[in-house]
Amino acid sequence: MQRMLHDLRHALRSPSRNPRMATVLGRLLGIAFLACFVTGILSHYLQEPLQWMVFATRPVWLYQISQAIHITAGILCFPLILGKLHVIYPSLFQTPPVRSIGHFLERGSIALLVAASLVQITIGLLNTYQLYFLFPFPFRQTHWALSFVVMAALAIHIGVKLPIIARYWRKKDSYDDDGTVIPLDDATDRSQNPERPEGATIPDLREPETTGVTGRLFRWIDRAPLADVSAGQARTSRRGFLATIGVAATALFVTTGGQSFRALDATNLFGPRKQGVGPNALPVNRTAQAAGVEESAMAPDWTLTVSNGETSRVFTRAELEALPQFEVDLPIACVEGWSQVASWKGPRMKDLADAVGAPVSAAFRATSLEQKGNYAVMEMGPEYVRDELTLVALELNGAPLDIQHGYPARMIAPARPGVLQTKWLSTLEVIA
Ligand code: HEM
Ligand SMILES: Nc1nc2c(c(=O)[nH]1)N[C@H]1C(S)=C(S)[C@@H](COP(=O)(O)O)O[C@H]1N2
Ligand SMILES: [Mo]
Repeated sequence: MQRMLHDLRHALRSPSRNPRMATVLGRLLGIAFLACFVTGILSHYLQEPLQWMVFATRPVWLYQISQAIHITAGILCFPLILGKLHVIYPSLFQTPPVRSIGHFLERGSIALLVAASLVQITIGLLNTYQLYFLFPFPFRQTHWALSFVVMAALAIHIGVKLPIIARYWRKKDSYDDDGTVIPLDDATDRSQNPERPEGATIPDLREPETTGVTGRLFRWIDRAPLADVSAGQARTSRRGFLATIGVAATALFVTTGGQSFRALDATNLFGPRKQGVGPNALPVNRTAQAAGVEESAMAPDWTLTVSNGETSRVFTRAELEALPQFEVDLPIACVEGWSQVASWKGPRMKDLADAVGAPVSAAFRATSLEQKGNYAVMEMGPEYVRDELTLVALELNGAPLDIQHGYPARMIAPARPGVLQTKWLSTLEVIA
């Protein structure tokens, strides 16, 4: 029993828990968070543009790659955050909890950063599996607001830790000759490393005091002597720790990346969508049944109404088929992260706009046969309306559009989120 406790104590007293490791993981997390933030901002404004915004329509896979990066970097945050928490957890239990204004800012920003990040990545992941019902608040608004909380807390955190980050940024400055990590409170001791620049003072951040039952437990573990761990063993242990995170990250990427990267489709075990699976060899987001359009979409008297103020034209499906037809390869890139390129055929949106004499600067509103919800109405700026790749699609992958993909007609435009590729079109009207 004594021996087991002793071993456990040593197993938990990880040599990985040092400022160099915190810096290494922090850097990776910083990159992942920034990638999520930038791609998230793009995703937000594509869906809710400000008045003056005009978007690029090339490359056609702009949103596809953006959202692929968002979801991939987001998923990789899980092993990175868990690793980082493992490295720094003793410093989460300090006493007294607040020592000064600076200290309060530091503690507060870390508490906020940890809490907000964990909520952010958890609801993000649940969203990709459409498990919204597991949390009682609206996803997009919460995820949007939290992204600013996370980034602000991260900025403060980096600011506060800048001396340590700078100190442990480079590998060669972080270890002694025998491979021992230079501990924080030794960082100014030049006798250990004569190459260290003069006067590089590091704030006093020795092993913090811990409090409470868990605190005492952690302290007990932390005070376990490391004497029987040689520098070489510690190095092996550190490498093992990094390797564990690396393997977890790679495994997650390989088993989920296929939803957004075609090359990884064969190993896609956990991603919510598979390439080529579904009617017309394309996955379906919302079914006709769920959208309540099974009857209206199959109605023989279906027409598409295109209007510009008083001018209005009504097209049957046969009349749409009689217009000049174009074939384009464009991705469906869902905001939830999965995407797939498909081949679409139908008349150009700009030809329909011309048919009602819409000015070149005109934006359009599209409505679906679907009556309720966020998908019933979609707006489209002139950069998409006038793009020659924007089609009212009637065919998909060489066959008539399946009802699940928007029969009789659906919108497909380059570089837009899937949620704006409205299915089961009913009307197109000029709005500006
Ligand atoms: C620090 C990490 C993250 C930040 C800063 C971040 C930020 C954002 C932002 C700003 C948006 C746009 C929200 C809007 O349209 O209003 C967004 C959307 C989204 N994020 Fe994240 N995100 C993070 C992590 C994640 C993770 C880990 C996942 C999933 C694995 C995820 C999944 C999504 C999804 C699916 C959307 C699209 C939501 C929609 O438009 O319906 N995010 N993210
Ligand atoms: N009317 C309508 N159009 C819609 C949707 C919907 O639910 N209703 N889903 C959108 C979303 S979120 C995506 S990703 C794409 C998916 O297209 P697909 O189901 O043909 O693959 O359709 C979009 N168009
Ligand atoms: Mo979607």
